[in-house]
Amino acid sequence: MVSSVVILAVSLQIFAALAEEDLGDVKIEVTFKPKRCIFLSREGYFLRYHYNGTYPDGTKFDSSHETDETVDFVLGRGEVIKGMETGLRGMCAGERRKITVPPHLAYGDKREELLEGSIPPGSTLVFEVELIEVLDPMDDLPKNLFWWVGETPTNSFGDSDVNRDKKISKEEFANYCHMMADSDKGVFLPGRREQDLIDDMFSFQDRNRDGFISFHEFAGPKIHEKHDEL
Ligand SMILES: [Ca+2]
Ligand SMILES: [Ca+2]
Repeated sequence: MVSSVVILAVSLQIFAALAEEDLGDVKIEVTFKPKRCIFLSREGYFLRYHYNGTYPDGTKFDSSHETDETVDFVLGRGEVIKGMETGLRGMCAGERRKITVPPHLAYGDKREELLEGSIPPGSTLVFEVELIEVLDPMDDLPKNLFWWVGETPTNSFGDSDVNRDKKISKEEFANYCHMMADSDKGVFLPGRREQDLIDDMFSFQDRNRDGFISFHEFAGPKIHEKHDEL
């Protein structure tokens, strides 16, 4: 057991070293590592984190703790600045990092407007991050962003695929989620815009990013309808 733990630790270190080389200019300091750290963030995973943002001299520009609203996003989709896309990789839930992002991997020469104030052009940014949650979309996501009320449907895939082309478009997916919510058969995660939840659920499942959820990709209840293939 000891040896397998050591091997795991060594391989994680190698992974971290490789990742750091790739990151180039993003500086990552791990400030807290939970004892249990096996499930690591990677592209396509859903992450939820808190951060304090400062300039290198320690002056604060922003903090998610003030509004108590975490940043929720899917890694690898360009939803956050490039420095954070790389800085949040290979990280486990509960882990804390100090991520220093140079301007060209943050907002570059642009001024970034915030709710209060703005970030001047050419700023290096320091984020003290705590990763709250890492979810593998195939395993965890739909049930965390959308709950079934009462009985789980048996074939959400077939029910969503209104035009019967055996793939689910964004529109079909959104319509189905709204239909379930409107008829009290499902509930969206409270506290976030429904459209954002739908976007996230959709992009988690559309793994090859072709704009459709295939039968194979679909993470909800589904029945393979063989006769459709004839
Ligand atoms: Ca369809
Ligand atoms: Ca797809």
